[in-house]
Amino acid sequence: MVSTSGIIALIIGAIVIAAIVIAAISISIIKKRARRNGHEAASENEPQPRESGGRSSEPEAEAGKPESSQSRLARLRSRLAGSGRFGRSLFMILSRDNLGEEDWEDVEDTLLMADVGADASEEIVDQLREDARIQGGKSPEQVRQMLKEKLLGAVDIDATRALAAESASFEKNGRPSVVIMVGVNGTGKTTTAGKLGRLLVADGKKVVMAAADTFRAAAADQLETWAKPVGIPVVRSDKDGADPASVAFDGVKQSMQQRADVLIVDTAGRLQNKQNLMDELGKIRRVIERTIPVDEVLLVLDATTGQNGMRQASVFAQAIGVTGVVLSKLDGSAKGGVVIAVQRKLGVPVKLVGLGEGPDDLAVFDPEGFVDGILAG
Ligand SMILES: Nc1nc2c(ncn2[C@@H]2O[C@H](COP(=O)(O)OP(=O)(O)OP(=O)(O)O)[C@@H](O)[C@H]2O)c(=O)[nH]1
Ligand SMILES: [Mg+2]
Repeated sequence: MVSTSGIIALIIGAIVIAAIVIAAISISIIKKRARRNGHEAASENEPQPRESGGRSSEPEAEAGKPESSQSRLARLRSRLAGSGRFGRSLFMILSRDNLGEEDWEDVEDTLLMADVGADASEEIVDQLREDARIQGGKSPEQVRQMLKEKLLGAVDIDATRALAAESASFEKNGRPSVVIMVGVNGTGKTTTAGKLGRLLVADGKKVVMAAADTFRAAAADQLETWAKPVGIPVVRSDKDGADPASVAFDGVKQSMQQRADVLIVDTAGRLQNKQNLMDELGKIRRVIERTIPVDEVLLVLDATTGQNGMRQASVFAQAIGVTGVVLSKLDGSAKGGVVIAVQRKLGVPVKLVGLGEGPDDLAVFDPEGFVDGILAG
């Protein structure tokens, strides 16, 4: 016989055991939760994998490392969408049946509005009119192909587009290759100098920059912001308003000492009608050339300013000589035709295009890619 007190003792024992089991389970759940939360908190501070899978062997996955010239071309093509509007308008007009005088006027207006320039527009219209494929039953593909041929003919001038700096080598030449950036205020000289420095570093070049914009106190700091992440030294003056030619001269000395492959000289923006400022450019060039030749003078033109840029171009060419044009801000421009106009006016090729404000948004200009870009869509 089990006594009443025995039964009570059994019940109490069972309750105590159950309480201990429940407590143990709860503690284990709390511990697991704490571990999970801690892990999540830690992983928030870690860099997140990139959408593409984030393979760290990809060069662009490493912070601060510039993108190679190959991969950037394909990535930036879509940025020509604004300029592409004129390509698409031309395509629409030319696809009409039985083209008449009014249609040809529309073609010419479209070219003029895209800043192709009067002479080039007229020439392109004449060439299109003479093409037998333009009348009769034509397929959209034929129209696109014909337009591509004509635009390519207008864009692709017979001059070398390669930057001297691309093949520069201190070891081979015993001196750095010198690039000077020139242009009116705010066109994108410093930004382009920075992007170009990164591009050259990505291609394995040793680069030095000279901040020969001594006009604005912040100009040298701006250049350093671009240069630092890729380890490019910047030669600058301690005092504002210093002689830009002397900063350029120090740049030459430093780049020789450091056995750099390329020296990039950034200059202050200046209006082409200020004679003393244009003379200053000539002096910068002469001072450098007392020691080593200047291989490249890049005129940076803002693509959104269109025909205004044309007027600047020839004055700069006279003052310092221009070996190539950088068309900046082509990403925000609906006037891609300026490529055609500026090359005709100066007889020098567009060598680089700026397609955004990002550090790697600069590409070597490629006529075929450009024409494909403006005819896409
Ligand atoms: N969207 C776009 N913006 C650009 C591009 N290039 C430069 N910019 C912007 O244009 C502005 C002026 O650029 P800067 O490089 O300071 O121009 P700058 O010619 O050195 O100017 P100054 O030295 O004052 O004459 C900046 O806000 C740049 O981010 C480009 O290709 N696309
Ligand atoms: Mg500047």
